[in-house]
Amino acid sequence: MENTLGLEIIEVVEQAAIASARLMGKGDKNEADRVAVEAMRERMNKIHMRGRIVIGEGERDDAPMLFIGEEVGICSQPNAADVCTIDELLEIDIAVDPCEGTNLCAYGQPGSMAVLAISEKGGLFAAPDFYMKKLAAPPAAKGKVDIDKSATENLKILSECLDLPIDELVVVVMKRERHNELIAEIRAAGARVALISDGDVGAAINCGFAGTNIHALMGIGAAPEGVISAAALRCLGAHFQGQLIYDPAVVKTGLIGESKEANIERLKSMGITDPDKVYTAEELACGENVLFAGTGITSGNIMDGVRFFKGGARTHTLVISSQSKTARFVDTIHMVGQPQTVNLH
Ligand code: VTB
Repeated sequence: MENTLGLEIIEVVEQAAIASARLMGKGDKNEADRVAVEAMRERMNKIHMRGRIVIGEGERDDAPMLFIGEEVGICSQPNAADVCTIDELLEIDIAVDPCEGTNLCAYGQPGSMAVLAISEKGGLFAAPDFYMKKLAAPPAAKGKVDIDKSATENLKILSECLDLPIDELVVVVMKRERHNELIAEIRAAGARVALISDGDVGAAINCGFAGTNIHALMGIGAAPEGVISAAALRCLGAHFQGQLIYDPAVVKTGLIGESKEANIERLKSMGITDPDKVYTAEELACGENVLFAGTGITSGNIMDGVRFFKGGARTHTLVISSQSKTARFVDTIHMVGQPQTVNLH
């Protein structure tokens, strides 16, 4: 799966990031998202693959493009058998977030990315559009920290696993009312808190690499993006756990249905009978082959954002593969139209 598809997938996230980056700082998050979705879909449909969107922009009714269930790629077309090889005809599942951190992009803040994860059919958890309590931590703490433990206990475990005093640990938490107690607990335990306004996928991935000065992600973000984070962290051998949050009173955003009871029913109709189950990275991204790709829209801790120059743009992409066990940083110069001076710095 990886060799040819891996290369083309890079272009999918690159094109989405370039499209969004043109709208960086314009204050219009919906437009920044829309152009990324369009660019991602257009590039995907030129790939010899038979893809199905399992995590996308929403249900078909409210998402005209990259909706859940949408088939993408040349090999999902009716004439596929004539133009595709047997390997290319194998179904693959795709989870996308063309502009993760739309607010960050719209307001020119660091950390927005175009991201996706791919696996063979059934290899990615089709998370409902609910919230997810998340715990991400570096490989050394994998399976040792536990989302069911308190933040205080987890910080002690992290400190031992990383051989760092608690007061040197940095935990990323999204600045939300629902996290006020969590933030107070982390501080009381002696660790430092890095508050972010949006973009917890980037924060989770930072936990997978040493040297980012980010040691954990705690708190509640969106569930679909949790699966994309899990895919990346699974490939990196890092820790990720997620638990669906379906109670509107817990998230306090008014964005997940009218009642807890109705949401439990919705989960049941999707085949989720234990709504409180804690999922590991390996359960959220269970495929044998899992591939993650993300391109910086605005600069983050490990990836530069899109930089435009006369006649082109330069992008920075991270591709992580469970098959080849690689985390590859791809630095690409895109020449548009007449080649101009290519700026290497
Ligand atoms: C967003 C976004 C995150 O979660 O905030 C969202 O920035 C949900 O939280 O990156 P709110 O509804 O409270 O804003 C993420 O999308 C991803 O988990």
